[in-house]
Amino acid sequence: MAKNLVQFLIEEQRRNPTDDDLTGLLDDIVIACKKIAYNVNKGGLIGVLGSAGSENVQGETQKKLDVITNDIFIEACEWSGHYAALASEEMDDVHPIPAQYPKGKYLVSFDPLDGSSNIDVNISVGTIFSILRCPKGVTTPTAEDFLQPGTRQICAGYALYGPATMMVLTTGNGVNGFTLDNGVGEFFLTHPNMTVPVDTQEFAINASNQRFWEAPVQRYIDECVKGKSPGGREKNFNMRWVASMVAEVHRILVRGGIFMYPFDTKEAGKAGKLRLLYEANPMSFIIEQAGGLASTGRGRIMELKPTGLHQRVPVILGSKNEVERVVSYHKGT
Ligand code: P6P
Repeated sequence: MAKNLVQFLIEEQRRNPTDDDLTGLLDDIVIACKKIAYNVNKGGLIGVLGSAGSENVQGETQKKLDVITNDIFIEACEWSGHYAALASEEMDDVHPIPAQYPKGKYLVSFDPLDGSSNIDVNISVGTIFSILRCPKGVTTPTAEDFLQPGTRQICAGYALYGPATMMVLTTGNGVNGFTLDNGVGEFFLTHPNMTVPVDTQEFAINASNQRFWEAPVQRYIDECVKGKSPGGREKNFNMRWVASMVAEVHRILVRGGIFMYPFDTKEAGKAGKLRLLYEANPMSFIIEQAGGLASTGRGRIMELKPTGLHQRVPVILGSKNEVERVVSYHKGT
């Protein structure tokens, strides 16, 4: 039988010893994702679909499952003594560890249900998380303590609630994928050493925003759409858009591709749609560890110094040669 996730992590610790208790850290998150998978999978059967009738800090209407999954994640991580504080897409500010629980050395920021606008129409959604070390000497972390560049992440991953429930993780030594065996209730290693093909013929972008893109993105997508016809590329392209970043990134890890949610002028003051701390950074860490690239178009996402817990950034990530092409089109703009 394939290795389960705990066995893999213990063996990973032996291969690459660190003072980080990765097995313990991730155990909390794995339990949260199993519970989320149960709720997502039951959906209409247990009355968790539809709107919660509230808004989150992003001004987005919350689905019932946005709130439920956020509570599941907090409940799984706040008691164990691994974390010093939690931050979520669904919460305005940092969630402190309640006084009755011990605090740990780590910070976790997460999007408990990414792509939740898909949940009512039964399309794949996911959970994204990013783990940082709490700055030394800080016992009551604030938002400021989370504002560390993505290069400081010690672990990042996602759960994908699709036809199969999968977890994909990196701790800085490559990317590995695990599939949930519902009969056993464990994740088993099914996709070792995932790598992003350096070339692709598949791009993912919300094309309805075309008129709001900057010239380099207009040029790149125009060439992909033209394919081998004049003014296009040396090959034809296909397009995918699931509107669930976790599903797009997973597809890219498995068969290559380029995912773009670039800067656009659709809403003044928004530097992009995706959030740096709990979407762009963890996905960038995973993609880079798998041999891909992750850029804003003008710089490496993981080198950005965050300015806010819910800061948004442009995201261009995936197959190395295509991301490099898009970045080259941004040169000098
Ligand atoms: P649009 C989901 O809301 C999300 O944050 C990402 O998962 C996804 O890639 C993107 O937004 C979809 O955005 O504009 O297509 O709805």
